[in-house]
Amino acid sequence: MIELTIDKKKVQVEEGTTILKAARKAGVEIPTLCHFELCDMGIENKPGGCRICVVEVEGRKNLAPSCITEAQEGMVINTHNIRVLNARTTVLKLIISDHPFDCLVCAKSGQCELQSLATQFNIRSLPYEGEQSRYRKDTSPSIIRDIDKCIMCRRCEMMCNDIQTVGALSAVNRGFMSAVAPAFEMNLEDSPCTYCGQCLSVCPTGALTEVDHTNDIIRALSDSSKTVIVQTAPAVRAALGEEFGLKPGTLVTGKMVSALKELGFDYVFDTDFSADLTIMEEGTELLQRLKAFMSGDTNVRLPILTSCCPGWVNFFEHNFPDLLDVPSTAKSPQQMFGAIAKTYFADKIGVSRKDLIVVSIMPCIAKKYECQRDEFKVDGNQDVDYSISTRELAAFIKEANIDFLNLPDSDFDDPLGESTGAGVIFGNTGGVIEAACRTAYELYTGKKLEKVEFDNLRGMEGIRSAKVDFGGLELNIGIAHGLGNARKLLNEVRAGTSKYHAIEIMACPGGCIGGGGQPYHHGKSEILNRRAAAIYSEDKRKIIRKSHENPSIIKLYNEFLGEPGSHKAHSLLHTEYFP
Ligand code: HC1
Ligand code: SF4
Repeated sequence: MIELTIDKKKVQVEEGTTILKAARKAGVEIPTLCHFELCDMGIENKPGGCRICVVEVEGRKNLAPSCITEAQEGMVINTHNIRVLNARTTVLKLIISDHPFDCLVCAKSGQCELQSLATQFNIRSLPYEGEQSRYRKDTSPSIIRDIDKCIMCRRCEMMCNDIQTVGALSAVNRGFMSAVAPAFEMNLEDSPCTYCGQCLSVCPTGALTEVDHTNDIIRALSDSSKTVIVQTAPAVRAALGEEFGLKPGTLVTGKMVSALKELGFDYVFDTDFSADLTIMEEGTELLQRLKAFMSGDTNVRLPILTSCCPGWVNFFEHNFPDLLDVPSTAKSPQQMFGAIAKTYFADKIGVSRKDLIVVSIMPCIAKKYECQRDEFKVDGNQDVDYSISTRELAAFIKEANIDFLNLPDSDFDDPLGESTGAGVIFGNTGGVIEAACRTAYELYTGKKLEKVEFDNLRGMEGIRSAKVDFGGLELNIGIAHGLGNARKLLNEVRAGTSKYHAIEIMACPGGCIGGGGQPYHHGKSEILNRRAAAIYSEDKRKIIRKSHENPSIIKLYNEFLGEPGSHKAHSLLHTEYFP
């Protein structure tokens, strides 16, 4: 250990610790723009580029960027004397002079870290003339890149390259033309981008934002010829409250339903319902593959991979085109919901497909792209018309001047709103496979589970494995979240060395609770842990906690689909993958 003094406070830290981290330990917060650390995962973005975090080290001539300067024994550091504040203000003015001034209409306004620093440092005028308009906007199905707003912090590059191992973004050009962009400055749509949205979840400015479909939804809600229904993803309820000042981990399921009713949706349904449906189809596929394997079929594809995360689907289509027959063919819950809504439910209420508008509220950015895929359209009409994120829903509720915090709790509508605890845990890493195990165990063994929780499948380790006893048959389960971790497990499958029977993969660290469309968590693992706990508490308070016991799902099969895996179920609820 070494000891140093920061703002007159003595602090002891391990050798090799940066001044920034030593200061945090001493309770001193130093402002930064480029520095970012994701949820204690040991990966840190510290290019030392923005120079906002400079501090004075007594006895040294130059100020030191605290995020890349190691603390040393006996150092005496001042983090906010006049010299430091002057330097920070100058740096900030230089960055702002090179940034567009359209804060009033910027998608990030109010949540922009550059804007907050400008306020904090009381910037009122700029003595420098910069270049504010150099790049065209690049709009993909999910993400808008407004690269004039890029401040070269390189956080997105860290997420895309180091965490996700996608490599869609890197620094290009020099001087005023420097930016982070896909290779050869191609459009994001033509790059290997998966639309996971992790880059925009860490972008401090409006350089990377989601494509916003709220106005399309407002138009549909104002059209009296349309019936507009909405589904809400499992993870949204565990994070939406944060946008209204509630503590992370506060469940707001009932208030969210009330808000959607006030916004004018004709029916408020739950993606948890179709998560239960996914389990029926995916669980059946798992059991079919296992039974074939047990009977000596050497052609059977194991492990089976979950397929509900569209960022993950994009990733394996781009990177593992030789393994397209390995994942389950089950559509995601978002898409199963759309397919059932525009057939079974539309018939029930006597509305034609074209007059039924299906909206989804998702923690995810890739869901916007997923609902536009050609496989999920009938004669050009999408099964899910619009997908908006948790953040966009919060903005919509604020725009409508709804007093969210004082809303009463409401229940989802029937029949696509009834769900089990297994449906809600989809929102956490490990939740899909736990839900599948609850159902597959009972269907395979014919016995009731004594304890529905599979604690060994839970946790936040990036790659986890567990054995699950299916009455004498021991299943090896793998779980990965974050695409870099997924790549490791997929490389084993490709090499034929995977020990697993089934693997759950979610593109975003933490699973959907950490999705690219969730309220910004600023890399704090505590926020993800609280959201995860909220999801498990919703599961616990449900009376029915296994997908195959959901009465509305049983009725759907009896009235409409027949058996899980039936011809009709296949045509509506399964899909194929493309390289
Ligand atoms: Fe997810 Fe899913 S869990 S993919 O993370 O399978 O987005 O929440 O809605 O479709 O159910 C997301 C969440 C979500 C789907 C479900
Ligand atoms: Fe990379 Fe994901 Fe961002 Fe695409 S959305 S650029 S894959 S981090």
